[in-house]
Amino acid sequence: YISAEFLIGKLLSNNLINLGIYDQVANALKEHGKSLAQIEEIENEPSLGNGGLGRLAACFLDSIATLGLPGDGIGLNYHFGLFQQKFTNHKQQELKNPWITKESWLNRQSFTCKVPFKDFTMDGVLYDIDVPGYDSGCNRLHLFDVDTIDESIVPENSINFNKKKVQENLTLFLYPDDSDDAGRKLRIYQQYFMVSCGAQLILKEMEDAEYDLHELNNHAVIQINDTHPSMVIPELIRLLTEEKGFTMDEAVEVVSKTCAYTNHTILAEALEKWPMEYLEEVVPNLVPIIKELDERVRKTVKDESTYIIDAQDRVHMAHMDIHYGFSVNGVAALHTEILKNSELKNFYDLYPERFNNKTNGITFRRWLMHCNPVLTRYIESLIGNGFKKDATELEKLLAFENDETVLNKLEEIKMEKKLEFKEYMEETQGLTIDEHSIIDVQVKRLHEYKRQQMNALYAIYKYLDIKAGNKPSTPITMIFGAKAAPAYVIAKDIIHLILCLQELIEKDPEVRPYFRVLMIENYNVSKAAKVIPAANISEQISLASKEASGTGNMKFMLNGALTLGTEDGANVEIRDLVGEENIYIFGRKPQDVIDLYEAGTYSSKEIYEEDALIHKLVDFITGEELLAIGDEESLPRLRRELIGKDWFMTLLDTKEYITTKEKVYADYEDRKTWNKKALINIAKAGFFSSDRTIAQYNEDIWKLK
Ligand code: 26V
Repeated sequence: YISAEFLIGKLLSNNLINLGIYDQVANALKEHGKSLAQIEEIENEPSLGNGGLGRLAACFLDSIATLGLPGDGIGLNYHFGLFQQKFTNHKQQELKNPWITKESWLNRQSFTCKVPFKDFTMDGVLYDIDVPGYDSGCNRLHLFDVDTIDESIVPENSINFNKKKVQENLTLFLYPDDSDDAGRKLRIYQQYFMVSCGAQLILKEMEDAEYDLHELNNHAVIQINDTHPSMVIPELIRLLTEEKGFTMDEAVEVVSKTCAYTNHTILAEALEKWPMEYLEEVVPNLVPIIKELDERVRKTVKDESTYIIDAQDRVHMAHMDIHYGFSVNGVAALHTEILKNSELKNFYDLYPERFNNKTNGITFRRWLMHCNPVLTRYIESLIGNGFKKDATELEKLLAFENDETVLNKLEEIKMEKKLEFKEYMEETQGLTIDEHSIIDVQVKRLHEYKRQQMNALYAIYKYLDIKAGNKPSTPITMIFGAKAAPAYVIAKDIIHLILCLQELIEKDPEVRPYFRVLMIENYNVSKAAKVIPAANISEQISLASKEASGTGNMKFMLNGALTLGTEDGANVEIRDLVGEENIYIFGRKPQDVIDLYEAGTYSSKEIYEEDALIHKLVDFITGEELLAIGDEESLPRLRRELIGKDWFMTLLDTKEYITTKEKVYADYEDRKTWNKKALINIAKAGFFSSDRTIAQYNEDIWKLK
């Protein structure tokens, strides 16, 4: 599993769980006056990923090991993980995020290799992190590094560095955003370094086992996690032809039977296309091979839209993966259908047999057993411990769907987790949450397509409604957690809006007792493990068709929160499993959205001008209340964006979102029915175990024994 990101998070507790010694160690510590929780706080968090894609890779490693499959991860040993986020003046500030200490989970290995760039060669070194499976063997996460990295080139309190000094910065940071040329080139350096080291390791393992390299595909399979590792295809071909005496035909054939590609997004701006010029400057060795691969396509395929090199001389990484891999998969049923029918239709017409779906999953060791031990124990007392190995056994909980004792106990457990979260937020951010309030959570990367801005418009609606005298019967706490890419201006403006709303309401004694908006600072894997078990409502409100899968949606459901979401990604499969009455789905349907883009007729301005309520909510962004708190550039820019562009169609769904959310809050008043819905969500979550996902990857693609 080769991936530019493995968002593994802290490892201590999960390793103890998987080794089956968690209680033993916790008790031993207790006897000596220490707590495991205290020690957990000290462990640095490796944030070696941006979000869903990286966290998925980490869940997959856990499941591969748990199923006893011989599968390792290959990636990079970034010295600084995803930036640490601080809020100053209601804005996001980015700080470097070191995590490696002298004593860490990294184990240096003896393997080394040479990676040839244009003007110099770099020496790859290997660090391994053990990946113990739950009650099973142990695999490895292979993280490649170089010994010449200089952490001191990054100033204190900053994430800036000279992107041109490749020898000193190659693995310094988790891949930087591609907002400038130097950053984009550094990303190519990183990607090539990763795949070259990985390919050389695989060939060495083949040779050590004395296998014939012509049978590579009988002994190895390479899952390419999005296009970041796509250069592994030409690099393997290069190594086999230049160093192992293969003909081009032989190399192309065996590599194509070894590589499989996973697509994680349909957003055009996220599909990698590298200018040939850049590749010539960084990895000239691959250029003739990529040109040869493109030539071969041109000889047999008429459809120009599928060529690897386009008319502007850019290399389409996904195109290379599809032509020269044996499998292409999407990450949720809807996403795979969209790939087949629109986004990658031309490829599906060429190779229908290569396309398959693998709906994402999450590891229940981290997202249930670790983050919610009380719930885990209670489930065990009801249905036994079989669900820990076979998550579908959670369905046995359905026998209790009308059992008041069980339903009350679920509510008590939720309260316990709310209290823990309350204590944590008090300690870390000085915010005191009302544990009796409805906890309504949207935590994920900040992106316009995920529509945190729509949730913020709801907050404005609620604020004004309470000001007008309509007090909710149960107080509401809206919680956000999100990092914005450092160069993504509008995303930062949305964070600014949320933080300004937080300030406005925190200082308003009329509203604060009934309604609050709070933002978690530096949202990361460990904070996810704290907030998700405390949530009543899971916000999954992306513009339909745009969220490939989502995995947070699965974590919330497993912990008994109800989804308020659009017909998007894995939300669709959650709905099909729990039934319409146990989820809140609203908004425009995926096909309507696809058609709207096609027709190009969406106009947010029209909605703004014709709908008085929307008009009022949008104008509030630059009203006197918020301008008294916030930035006079940022807030108007966001308002203008919503009226003048709104590429991800926020205003299209805002009205229906407000009505649906009001219904969700009203339904919470009937606690017995609510708890029953929560139980059904937990019971049906088994399908989303990454053990199931990995079993399917193995059954259909990898065929490991
Ligand atoms: C990348 C970029 C790069 C630059 C410009 C904007 C942009 C927007 C999105 C992305 C996403 C890259 C791929 C990714 O992280 N996909 C996520 O993969 C998860 C695991 O499959 C899935 O649950 C999420 O729905 C999907 O967004």
